[in-house]
Amino acid sequence: MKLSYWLHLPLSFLASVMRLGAGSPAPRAEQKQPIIIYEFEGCPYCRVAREAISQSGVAVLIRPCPKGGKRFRPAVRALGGKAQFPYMVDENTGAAFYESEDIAAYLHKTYGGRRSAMRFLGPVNNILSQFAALARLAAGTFKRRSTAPEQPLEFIAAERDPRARLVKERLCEMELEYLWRPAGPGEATPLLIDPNANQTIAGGHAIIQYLYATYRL
Ligand SMILES: N[C@@H](CCC(=O)N[C@@H](CS)C(=O)NCC(=O)O)C(=O)O
Repeated sequence: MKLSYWLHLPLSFLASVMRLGAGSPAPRAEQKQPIIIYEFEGCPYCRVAREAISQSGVAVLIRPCPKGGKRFRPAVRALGGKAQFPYMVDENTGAAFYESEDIAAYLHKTYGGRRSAMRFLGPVNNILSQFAALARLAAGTFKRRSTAPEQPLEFIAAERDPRARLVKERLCEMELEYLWRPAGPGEATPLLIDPNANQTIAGGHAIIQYLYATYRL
């Protein structure tokens, strides 16, 4: 696993370069409840929404929906009428909708933060996000067997962090629900908190090892 981590890290870095650094750290937004996002890491449209999450500083409960996933995918169809990702539910305002661009615009309008300049590229923004997904070789797309944590995990990192991407890919494939708190400027991340085992783990490689040891079947 160690070797594969160090092989994938440069590719994850390449994905961040292709996104021109979008998904940077931002000050925490004011909110009562975390927003709920159904998405999967390998989806290029979900990345556009995640970059907005990172740059608006909103805490979101990620319900990972990899292809073949059974834990959260059915809820999206039940809530919105179709299996399309990303899908957002904001219980603070009652807003719930699909479409990555609409979600990004809504988050910044409602919670602030600097919008990524990538949006001015229009359709090219999505094409670059698809290239970034190619650089990740479909990681974070397909379900892997796992046990579900009783309480959601907590993860702190910026979207553009290449180490955090490798962790989020595993969280997604294993359908592990987590509260994602985007990193603030200068914060030491990535950090995983597991309230089920009272554990705090720092660093991409250590977090992935912990997830495999604790939740992989
Ligand atoms: N226009 C939508 C496109 C979303 C989309 O096509 N998402 C794909 C994943 S990348 C999807 O939901 N595919 C169905 C599936 O995975 O079952 C957006 O920007 O959010």
